[in-house]
Amino acid sequence: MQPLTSSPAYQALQDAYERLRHIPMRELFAADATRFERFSCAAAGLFLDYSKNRLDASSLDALLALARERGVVEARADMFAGAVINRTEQRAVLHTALRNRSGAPVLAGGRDVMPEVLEVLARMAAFVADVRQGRWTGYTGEAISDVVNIGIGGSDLGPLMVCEALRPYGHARLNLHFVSNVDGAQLTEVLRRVRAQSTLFVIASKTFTTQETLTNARSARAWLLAAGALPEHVARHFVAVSTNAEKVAAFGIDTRNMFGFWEWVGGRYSLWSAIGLPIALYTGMDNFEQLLAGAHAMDQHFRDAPLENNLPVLLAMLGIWYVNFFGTSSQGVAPYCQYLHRLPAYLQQLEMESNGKSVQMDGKPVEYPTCPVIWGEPGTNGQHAFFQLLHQGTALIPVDFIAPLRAHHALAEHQLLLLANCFAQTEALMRGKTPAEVRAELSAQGLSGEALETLLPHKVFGGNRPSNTLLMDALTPQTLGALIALYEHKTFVQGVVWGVNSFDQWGVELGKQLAGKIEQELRSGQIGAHDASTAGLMRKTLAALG
Ligand code: G6Q
Repeated sequence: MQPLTSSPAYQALQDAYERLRHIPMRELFAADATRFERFSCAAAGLFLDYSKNRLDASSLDALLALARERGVVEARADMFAGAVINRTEQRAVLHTALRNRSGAPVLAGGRDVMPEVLEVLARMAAFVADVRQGRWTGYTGEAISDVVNIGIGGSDLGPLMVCEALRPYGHARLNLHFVSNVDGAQLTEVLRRVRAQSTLFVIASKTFTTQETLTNARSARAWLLAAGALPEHVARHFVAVSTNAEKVAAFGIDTRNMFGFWEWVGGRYSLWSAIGLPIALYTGMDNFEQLLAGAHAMDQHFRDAPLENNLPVLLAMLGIWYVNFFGTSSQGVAPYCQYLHRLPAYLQQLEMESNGKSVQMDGKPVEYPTCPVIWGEPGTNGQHAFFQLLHQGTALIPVDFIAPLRAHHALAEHQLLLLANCFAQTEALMRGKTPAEVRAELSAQGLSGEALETLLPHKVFGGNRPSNTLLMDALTPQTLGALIALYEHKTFVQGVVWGVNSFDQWGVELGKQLAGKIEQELRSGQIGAHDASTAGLMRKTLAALG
């Protein structure tokens, strides 16, 4: 395959960029009354308005041509077919099988994975029903009141984000807690709020070797025993979610209380597997299955829709447009929905861990930027903080606005205000405010002469700042499933265009190795060979901890 930057579509996009870079979006809207209809698209319960982008029909065509040239169509087929597309780890990538509701088989290495997937779902359903209906009890016979998920990264962020998003569907008796950090403060604070007799720990770790998770799990077990439970009671309070039965058994969790998944499920793509157990416990198996169904609907759309109407492809190629042609290095996410407050953190891992790479599949370095920094906070809070920079800062930062139209609460006035703010922000970012408009506004306020001229430049907004708006009727398990799958596939498409492997994470593995050495040295008090800074920091630690 030709290098990205010398492909014909890339060249065409460079020309398109030169043509469009000085054209205000205001003009594009003024010139085309149908712009909203032309640059919007709906699928799987989601509606995407991408008309507030610095885009015209021919640049969009060139972006889609680039996707074709880079092999997105073939790579998409390979992923769904269970080909070994995670080549550095020699694995298939089949999180789509976990939410395959079609009844059709899905092959990995020539074997249908669906019977195993459905078997684990059935075991989860039985366990979830027992816990929710109070049949699964703690060691004194009390029903479970608190579920503590102990996991990190992909074994934490997905279930945490979804449980927060689906709070209106939460079980009245169950409180959910998530412990990920090896900083003992997090576990300590959770343990202060729960009672041993009625607490269930879910130890979630694909590998069951992750230091943070095992440390937290050991401390949680010690706490349970210190509270009066006997070793034989541990089985009623600890279940595991993992691919590694041997390590689970070695830790001391009965493998009958283990829910499995498979190496072809990447950590950050695993909330659809048994890693989603806390979601199912909290919202019920029916809602978990609705989440899967929403994701499946998005999978079908991604697999079957032509590229020009394909939501993940459109989002991905718009991202590429800004990163590779406008030189942006950051992407904002602003959910106008408090329940989605952890979505930016979740997307941060999804996109940055998947595509934060500088080497292509074939081992050659990339010669163009790849994944931007993903960040954000829920609106309207962000408006009173960092939005200043989005409007008037020196960097161009595209933003995805995400909003359910109908709320779960009865405060209709609030919902109207929330949506008004969301749309106003996208409009202001696009339109900006010209010197003439500011002058007229200031004159109307009675300002003139030097006072007006001095203030004027500060109140001018350049505008022409792009955004997407994603709407859904309401935030339900189904629309949430579709939303997450949309971003998963967006990430995949971008990885294909950039030519990187979106499914490995050697940067994370490095962290797992490095800490071990320093930990040993701190334990023994023998500082090995390090740079002066690291050795100095270690000496200070030893002095403080004695
Ligand atoms: C995700 C990453 C990483 C992983 C954690 C936890 O894609 O691989 O975030 O999920 O390091 O790993 P375990 O689930 O194996 O504990």
